[in-house]
Amino acid sequence: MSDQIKKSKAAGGVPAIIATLKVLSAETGLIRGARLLLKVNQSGGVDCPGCAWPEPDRERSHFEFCENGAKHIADEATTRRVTPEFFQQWSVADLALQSDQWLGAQGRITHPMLLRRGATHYEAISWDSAFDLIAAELNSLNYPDQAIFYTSGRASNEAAFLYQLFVRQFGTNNLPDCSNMCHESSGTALNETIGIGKGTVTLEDFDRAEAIFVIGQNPGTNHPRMLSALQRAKRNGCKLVHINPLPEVGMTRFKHPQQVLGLFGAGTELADLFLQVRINGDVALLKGIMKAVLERDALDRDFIETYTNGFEDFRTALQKVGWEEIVAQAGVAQNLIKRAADIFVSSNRTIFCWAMGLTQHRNAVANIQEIVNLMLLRGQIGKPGAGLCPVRGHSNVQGDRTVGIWERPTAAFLDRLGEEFSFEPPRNHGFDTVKAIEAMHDGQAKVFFALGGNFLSATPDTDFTSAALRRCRLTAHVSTKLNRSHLTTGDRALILPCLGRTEIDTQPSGPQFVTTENSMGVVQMSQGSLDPASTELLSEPQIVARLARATFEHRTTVDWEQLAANYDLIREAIERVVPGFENYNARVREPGGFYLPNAARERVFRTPSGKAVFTVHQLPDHQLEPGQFLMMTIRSHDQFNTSVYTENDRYRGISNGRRVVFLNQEDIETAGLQPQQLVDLVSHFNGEERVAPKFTVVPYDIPRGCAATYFPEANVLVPLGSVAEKSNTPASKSVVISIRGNSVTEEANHS
Ligand SMILES: Nc1nc2c(c(=O)[nH]1)N[C@H]1C(S)=C(S)[C@@H](COP(=O)(O)OP(=O)(O)OC[C@H]3O[C@@H](n4cnc5c(=O)[nH]c(N)nc54)[C@H](O)[C@@H]3O)O[C@H]1N2
Ligand SMILES: Nc1nc2c(c(=O)[nH]1)N[C@H]1C(S)=C(S)[C@@H](COP(=O)(O)OP(=O)(O)OC[C@H]3O[C@@H](n4cnc5c(=O)[nH]c(N)nc54)[C@H](O)[C@@H]3O)O[C@H]1N2
Ligand SMILES: [Mo]
Repeated sequence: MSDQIKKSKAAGGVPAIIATLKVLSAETGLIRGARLLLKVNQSGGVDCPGCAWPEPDRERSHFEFCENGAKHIADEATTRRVTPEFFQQWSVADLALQSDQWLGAQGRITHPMLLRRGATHYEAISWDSAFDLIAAELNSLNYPDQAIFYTSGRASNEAAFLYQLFVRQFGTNNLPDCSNMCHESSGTALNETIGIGKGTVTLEDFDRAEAIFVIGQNPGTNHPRMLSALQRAKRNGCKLVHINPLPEVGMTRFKHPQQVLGLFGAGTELADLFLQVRINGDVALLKGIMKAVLERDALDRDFIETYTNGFEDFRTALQKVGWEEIVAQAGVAQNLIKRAADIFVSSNRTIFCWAMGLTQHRNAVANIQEIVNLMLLRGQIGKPGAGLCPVRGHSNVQGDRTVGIWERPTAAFLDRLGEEFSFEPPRNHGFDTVKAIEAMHDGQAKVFFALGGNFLSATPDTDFTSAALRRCRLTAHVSTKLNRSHLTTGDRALILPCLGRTEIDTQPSGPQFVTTENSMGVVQMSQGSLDPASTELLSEPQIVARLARATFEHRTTVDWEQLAANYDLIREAIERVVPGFENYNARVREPGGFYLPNAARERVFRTPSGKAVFTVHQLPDHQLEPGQFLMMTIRSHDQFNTSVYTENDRYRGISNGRRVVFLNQEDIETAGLQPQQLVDLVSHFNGEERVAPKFTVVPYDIPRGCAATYFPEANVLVPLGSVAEKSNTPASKSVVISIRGNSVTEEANHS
């Protein structure tokens, strides 16, 4: 692989355009693909099923798509098909031997499929029989909490609302979702401190900002359209600070793929300052910036006085932390930390963006609350051009939560839901993702149902989770593509294939559209334009409605058929249950949709004290033994979560391999390893060891003591019990590992 490691100097540019066209023509045929792209993220078009970055409010260029958005669309719009004949040819055991990439590349699933108890192959089943089978399993449980209903963040508001209504009428709040592994830590941290679990900025704020900090996020790969906003900001004179263990390409250099002139230019230097923090060194680093801000007496005292609580305790605690500790933990020199503080202090309008680099640690909530502390010091919340920006992942993960996908719903939400549909929703909290796995493993839960996603591969501790799923009586997945969760099953398993977002959805009342909420709280419509991949596919709302009817028969207060026949009626119900959706059907039909209310944006903080809250956090204590590393599991440029498109990571210079471990060159030497050597990775947690064999050592620009591997290949190493305090999010960016060099001898023996 060594000769293949040639890092991209700039994100975007010509290679991005070529990559886009290649993917689209191969998967969808060039014309069909190009037609689709023109409709992506346009008013009245389809919301890109990739990331949750917003579209410009007013004028949208004809090209609000990116290379990676194009890949996600091509993945769904592919002309390849997984048919009942395919499942006759391939046993589940044989499929399990194939790679994630291969599974996804087989195409769209066309028919509902059943794996009977003890069978080797899936076989076709009618929709009615499939629903009856699930209903029978659900109705035979001793109590409703024995069932688990997972959601991935691509589900529309309409599907998600109907789904949680079904689940709560069934009698449980067991609604774990991908958010539990994603921005749960942000929601928890922000709810406690500013009274709302969402960010406070709009896209327009990016045009007014004087400084933007991007921390623990790789927008060049995961939110490429965000680079356009950063580039515009920079042209307005905004300073950009990038805080990351890796010098990610999009932040260091970027060419706008949609501006022809930019194609031949040198690309814009995006980040003015890059702080190469150690993994999980952010609390220390942020404390350093705050110390410098205090030293410079650059506080917004009026803001602190009027809008906040807890400043004195916060200041006292901060004064006790020494620079020496800060520099050691952050791994960043004091003068560089002070330069970040200079930028922070010189700016009157600052935005802080973050993603998984902060949310997936033991002290993830502290990470985010330190950002809040810093921003409160200078009143950088609730004014134009400033604020907090947790950049969401899945295109509707935020909307799903807004309309009720949550294992810990508020009493107010349940009251209104119960009133609207005349029933008594269950009040006890349900299982989140980690607790759901534990419950299946110890036999408390027996039926697992998933609306989208790839539960087995996305969750930590793959072997444990796999054992958990195998102990279920039934596992059932509503899916578009084949994935590993279909191959590790309960006694019986179902695959229920559904329409994707790019497809025409026609119901008895006529053609339908769905709605989603992006990262900045804008609700907008999404309407597919392609013919469905198969005539057998049902829409997600239709699947939920028919499952509900089969489960309840006439023991239900809801007219499921009517709701699924006309999504306007679902939206009317959402409007009556969830605050902020007044006039939903009219407003969402307007170009660009509408903003949900956000009190923190108006400096109204709905915390118990009515004020924003300063919080105090300890520095984390990672006791690494000699030879141990702190490992983060990250995404390559060519995957969407567990869907792997190719084995390349162009921006990081990797081709043809995903089982790689990035290490600092000096660490490689100290450990007596060689570049390109095959090694086993061993994780250590509470005296337990987990092993991931045969990873290739890659020297990389990463701080000493740190390691990086790809998700999901390294998920076997993430211990289920290693979770963030309060949010219970798997700490998949803080995995303690050591490296065993013995794979190399094994390999040598083979050759
Ligand atoms: N193309 C593409 N787009 C996607 C996705 C995808 O898989 N592919 N996934 C979507 C989803 S669901 C999500 S949640 C987002 C994820 O978007 P990101 O959060 O950008 O995704 P990760 O690859 O997990 O990257 C985490 C970044 O944080 C850095 N990091 C890791 N640990 C630390 C740390 O301790 N401190 C700091 N400061 N930085 C750290 C890593 O080096 C990396 O740059 O993207 C969404 N968009
Ligand atoms: N180690 C480690 N683990 C992680 C992370 C990490 O950074 N490191 N990141 C975590 C994060 S941020 C997230 S969000 C989770 C992601 O967890 P999930 O959301 O569960 O996983 P995805 O890979 O996004 O799900 C892909 C599957 O969704 C199905 N699908 C696609 N489109 C649709 C649709 O329109 N409808 C339906 N019903 N199904 C559809 C396809 O069958 C596809 O195989 O993973 C988490 N796991
Ligand atoms: Mo995510």
